[in-house]
Amino acid sequence: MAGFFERLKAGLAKTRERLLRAIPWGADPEAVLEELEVALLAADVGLSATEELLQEVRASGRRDLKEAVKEKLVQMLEPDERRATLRKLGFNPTRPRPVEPQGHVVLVVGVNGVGKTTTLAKLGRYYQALGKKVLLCAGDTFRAAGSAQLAEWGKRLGLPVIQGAEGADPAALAFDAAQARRARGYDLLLVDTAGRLHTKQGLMEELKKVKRAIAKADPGEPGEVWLVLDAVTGQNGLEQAKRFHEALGLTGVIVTKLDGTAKGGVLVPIVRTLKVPIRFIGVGEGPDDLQPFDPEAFVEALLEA
Ligand SMILES: Nc1nc2c(ncn2[C@@H]2O[C@H](COP(=O)(O)OP(=O)(O)OP(=O)(O)O)[C@@H](O)[C@H]2O)c(=O)[nH]1
Ligand SMILES: [Mg+2]
Repeated sequence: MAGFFERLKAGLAKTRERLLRAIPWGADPEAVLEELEVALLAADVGLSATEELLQEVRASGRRDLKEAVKEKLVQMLEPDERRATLRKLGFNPTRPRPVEPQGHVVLVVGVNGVGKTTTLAKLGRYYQALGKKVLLCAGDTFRAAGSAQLAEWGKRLGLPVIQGAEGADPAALAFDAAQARRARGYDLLLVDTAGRLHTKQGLMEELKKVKRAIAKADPGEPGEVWLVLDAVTGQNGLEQAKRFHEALGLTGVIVTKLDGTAKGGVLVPIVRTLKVPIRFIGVGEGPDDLQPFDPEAFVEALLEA
């Protein structure tokens, strides 16, 4: 994990520019707060979160504005007090804690092009490095290329991939993969899914079916359902995220392509809207650019020189 924090900073350069450089931290407090408001809105932190933050910081009367803002942002990014406290005890910005999934099957969902397949491969590499025996399932049977793309990654990483024919029923494939995981004694099965179907309604119904098939093959699974969101779409992705949550009961979110946008503040409205933790963030296309999400490190990378 060498260079974790440097990569995070580099990956957040565009949002960082917006927040760190635009704000005259040393100036008169009211002037700082005015500039801060504009910068937070521009970074897609959202209206309600921005107003709440400014109001609390003003009301606190604190003179160390930057510290006050950092604390509030961290709290907004990790509303679970208990987890936040636990993490604080062992906080080290250069070495985040590993993300331990519940159960043995992770279902990865999201609309087309957000980065599901590459993220799945990176997750495979991440858990492989943590010593887990990982199996991949190329559940995007809608496009032959989707399956081939994951198979290629599997070869590169030395991870087995369960594949079906183009047009195969993704629920049947996921069922087979979940059974194979148990039979062959793998620790973790990562299931990719299609992002595109003929209709959006069709996609949700199909994903529900995939989830049920996994539960049939392995009761209690999938332990995790992670939604991949593309940061470049910013707050526009929120409505869509809500629909996924209603249909599937998300347990985590992965935000990709933070390197490609100045709207990195969108993590705040994501957490506020869904009340689901962010597990990983994508800060580049390289294999190590998928990072475990650490709120303190994230805020530090945005606001510290
Ligand atoms: N810059 C950048 N690019 C990323 C990141 N994550 C994924 N990508 C790129 O996004 C593109 C789409 O990735 P895919 O993994 O194919 O997306 P998908 O969601 O599986 O797409 P469909 O299967 O078509 O729905 C690829 O070129 C990835 O390299 C990231 O964090 N930063
Ligand atoms: Mg894909």
